[in-house]
Amino acid sequence: MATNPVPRFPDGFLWGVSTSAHQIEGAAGEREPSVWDVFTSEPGRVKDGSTAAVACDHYHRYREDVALLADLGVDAYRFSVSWPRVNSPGGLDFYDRLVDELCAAGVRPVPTLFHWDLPAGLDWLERDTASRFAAYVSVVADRLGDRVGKWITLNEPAEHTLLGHALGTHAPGRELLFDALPVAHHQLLAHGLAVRALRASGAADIGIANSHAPTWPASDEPADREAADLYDVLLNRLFSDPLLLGRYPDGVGELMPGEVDSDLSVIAEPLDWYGVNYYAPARVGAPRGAESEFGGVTLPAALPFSVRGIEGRPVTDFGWPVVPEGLTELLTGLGDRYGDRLPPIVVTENGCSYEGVDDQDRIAYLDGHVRAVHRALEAGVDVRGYFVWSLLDNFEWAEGYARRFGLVHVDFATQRRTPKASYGWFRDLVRGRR
Ligand code: GBH
Repeated sequence: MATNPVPRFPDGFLWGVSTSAHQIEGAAGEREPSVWDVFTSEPGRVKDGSTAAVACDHYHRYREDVALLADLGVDAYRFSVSWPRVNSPGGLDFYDRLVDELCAAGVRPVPTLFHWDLPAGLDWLERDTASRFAAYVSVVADRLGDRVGKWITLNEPAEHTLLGHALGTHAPGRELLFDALPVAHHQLLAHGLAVRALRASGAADIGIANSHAPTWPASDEPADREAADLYDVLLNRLFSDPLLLGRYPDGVGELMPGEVDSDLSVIAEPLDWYGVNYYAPARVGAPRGAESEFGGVTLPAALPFSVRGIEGRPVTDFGWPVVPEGLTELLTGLGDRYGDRLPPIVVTENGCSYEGVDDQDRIAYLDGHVRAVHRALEAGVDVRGYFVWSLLDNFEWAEGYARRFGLVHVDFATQRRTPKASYGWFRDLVRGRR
């Protein structure tokens, strides 16, 4: 375990933790269904056969969970607003109470407006979903905007496109491969329309949470470099280039539906900050005519790249390699690529899955990554915050309850919360600087 105190961060640096609605709220019967309720009701979709019908029962236990946040001493809490819940009677009242509770506890609310739980009747293949999203965002902003300053439009449109629509391992379970690209475009358009809707309602501190994996070619061979570049285009730059540069990477724009050029001016609506979710780099090479393994997901042989393991690193219980310097590389790389088009960065997710309450491995992971953020600051990157994924053990999508990312252990049979060793470590870190 690391014993050196982490270096000093700038005053005002935002320390927080993250969750999402579908993964913690439960109370599924008290709202309309989402695509995730439909998906998890189909046999074989979730590894342990579970659903998020109850999850952490946060919907009924949010006061206890806010007390955990207050005790932790974080500046901010990133949660998500469930669109199907807002569509249901009394749904918005829940977020109103949650935000009040957070404000009373001195914790700044940072809502994400879409974290994959689309209302069951809607579909990201339809362009219309983007304007519906903006209308829903206006309703939420009008209700919460007097107490919420900082907003996140979407969580990881890349993962939602890839896993949900290209590979089908997440809801809605489509296996469209490259025909999933319109889903990316429509989410980006939804983001841009939401930024405008938020600004129209007076919001001023707007970002997005994009997944980013620094991409390492498996070798110097041209075929591996090309494959890695394609991976980087599809999983990283397909989302960050239109947002920050107002254009798609070469060769991609032609594959998108609709009036792409005029949409890009909506998508590139300036952001107040840019959120990145980081777990590990991706080591990528040429296709090998066989399936490959990617963070617990099987990638079909037909893809024009294959994901390789990163050797010689510790791995989490999920099998993901622990590579803290990948986070420094990511942050400095964004600065290099986007220059003065890049707004201040916030790390909106970083964390790991390990068993147990005396989770020294998680402490080592977080300690390494917090230092990696500090190195990016020293290199001149404007990083303004760091959020741990996650406050609570929760419903880890297709993995069900088998993966535990929380600083707080949840016994799903009794709903008992037990702070882990890492909770104490993070509390010391965020309280120690005051
Ligand atoms: C996030 O997704 C989600 O926003 C969140 O809801 C989720 O609970 C959390 O992460 C944990 O999964 O084999 O080393 O290449 C991030 C999903 C993480 C998926 C990195 C691909 C590749 C790991 N991505 N992962 S690796």
